Amino acid sequence: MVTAPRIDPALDGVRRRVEAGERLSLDDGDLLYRTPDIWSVCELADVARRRLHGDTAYYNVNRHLNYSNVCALSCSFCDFFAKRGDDRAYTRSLREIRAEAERAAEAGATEMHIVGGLDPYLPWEYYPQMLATIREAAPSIHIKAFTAVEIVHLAKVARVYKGATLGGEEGRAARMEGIAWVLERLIAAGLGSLPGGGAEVFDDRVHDEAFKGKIRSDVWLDVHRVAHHLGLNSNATMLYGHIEDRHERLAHMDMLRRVQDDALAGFDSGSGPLGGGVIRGRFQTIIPLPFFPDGSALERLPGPSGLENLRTLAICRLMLDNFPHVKAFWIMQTLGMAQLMLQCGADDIDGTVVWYDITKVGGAGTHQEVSVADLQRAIREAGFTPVERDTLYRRVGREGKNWWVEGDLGARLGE
Ligand code: V47
Repeated sequence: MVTAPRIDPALDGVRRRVEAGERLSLDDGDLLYRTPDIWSVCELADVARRRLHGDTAYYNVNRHLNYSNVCALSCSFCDFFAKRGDDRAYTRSLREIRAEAERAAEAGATEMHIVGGLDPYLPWEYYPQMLATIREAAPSIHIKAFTAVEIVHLAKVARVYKGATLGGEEGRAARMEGIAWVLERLIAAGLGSLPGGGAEVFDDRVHDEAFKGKIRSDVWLDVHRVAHHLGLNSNATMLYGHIEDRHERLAHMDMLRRVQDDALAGFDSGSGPLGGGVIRGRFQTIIPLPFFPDGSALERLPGPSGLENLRTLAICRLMLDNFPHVKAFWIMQTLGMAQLMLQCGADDIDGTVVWYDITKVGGAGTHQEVSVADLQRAIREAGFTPVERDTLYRRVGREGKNWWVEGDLGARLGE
C-alpha cells in the first residue's frame, strides 16, 4: 500500500513561528532535526527564503585560488594539507598569483576567493604583497581572502599575537589588538571581505578530536567581530557530518546568530575589548559544508547522506534568521543537489570557481568549473530567476567580460 507522506503535527508551533517571522529556539531546531517530516522542514525553509529573496537565486563569476597547501596543522578531516617536501606540496609565487589575477580579470571575474594552509615558511610580507599584486593586476576584482584561522596565523607570523598566554579579558583584548593590526594592513593592501572557512564546528570536544591545534570557536568569532568593527563583511561555514552531533551543530548556529545580532545592532556600547563604536560589517552568508571523508584521517566515516545535507541546509536557513544568505556550495553539494537546495532554503550557489583543491568530489581533479550558462540553467530549472551578484550581493550588469555594479539587491536585513 502506498501512503501519502505524513505532515508532522509536532511541527505546528514551529510553523506558526516561521510564518510570523519569529526566532526559533534550540528546542525548535532539535525538533526540526528529529522529525521524519523532512518535506515540511524544507517547505518552512522555503517560506523564510522567499520572504527575503522571492524567486531570486544568486551566483557569481569568481575564481578560487589556493596560494599554498603547506600547513602546520594536520586536521583529521582534511585532505588538502601537505608538509614541505611532499610531492604534492606547493606554494604559489607572487608571479604565479599575478598571472592568475590577470586570467581572472580577462575572464570577467568579479571575485577572487583566496585561502591556504598555515604555511610556516611564508613571511608576513608575502600576504599584503599578494593582495597588492592582485590589486595592481586586476583593480576591480573583489578580494575575499583568508579564513579566521589564517588571520590568527598571520598575527603570529607578524609577532603581534600577544594574548595567547594571558587569560581573561586582558588576554582577549591583546589578541584582538593583534588581529586588528593584521586586518588593517590587509585592508590597506586590498582585502575586501573574509570568507567563512575554518569554523568547522564550534565545540571544544569536537575541536580536540578532529582539529586540535586550530583556533577555538571564541577566537574564530573574535576575528569576525574585529572584521565587522573594521567594516568588513564576512561569511561563516559549518563543517558537519563527521564526529559532531546535531546538538553541537545547533549550538554552532546559535553562536553565529548571537554575533550577528550584535553586528546588526550596529553599535558596540564599549564595555568589551573592542572599546565601542559603530559596527559597519556583518555576516552575509552561511555555508553548510558536508564532510567528505575520502583521503582524510576520518576516511572510515561515511559522511552525511543527501537527506541530511538537505535537512541541515534547511535548518541553517530557519535557525540563522539574521543571516541574509544561505549558500549551497555546488562544488561540495554537486550542482544537481544545489538545485534541490534552492527549493529548501538556499538562495546562492557560489560561482564559476574554476580551480578548487580542498575537496574533489567523486574523483574530480582540481579543475572544477561550470560556465555561467550552466549556473543559470540550473537555477532556472529549479524554478528561480538567476541574478549575478558581486561579493557584497550587489546586482552585476554584464556585457561579455565587461561588468559593472548595478546596485543593492536587498535591504530587508539591513544589507
Ligand atoms: O575551512 C576541509 C572545509 C573549508 C573538508 O565564504 C572540508 O563564500 C568538507 O570555507 N570535507 C573551506 N569540507 C571552504 C570554505 C568556503 C567554501 C565556499 C565558499 C565560502 C565562502 C567558503 O572547507 C575549510 C573546511 O571547513 N573542508 N576539508 C572535507 N574533507
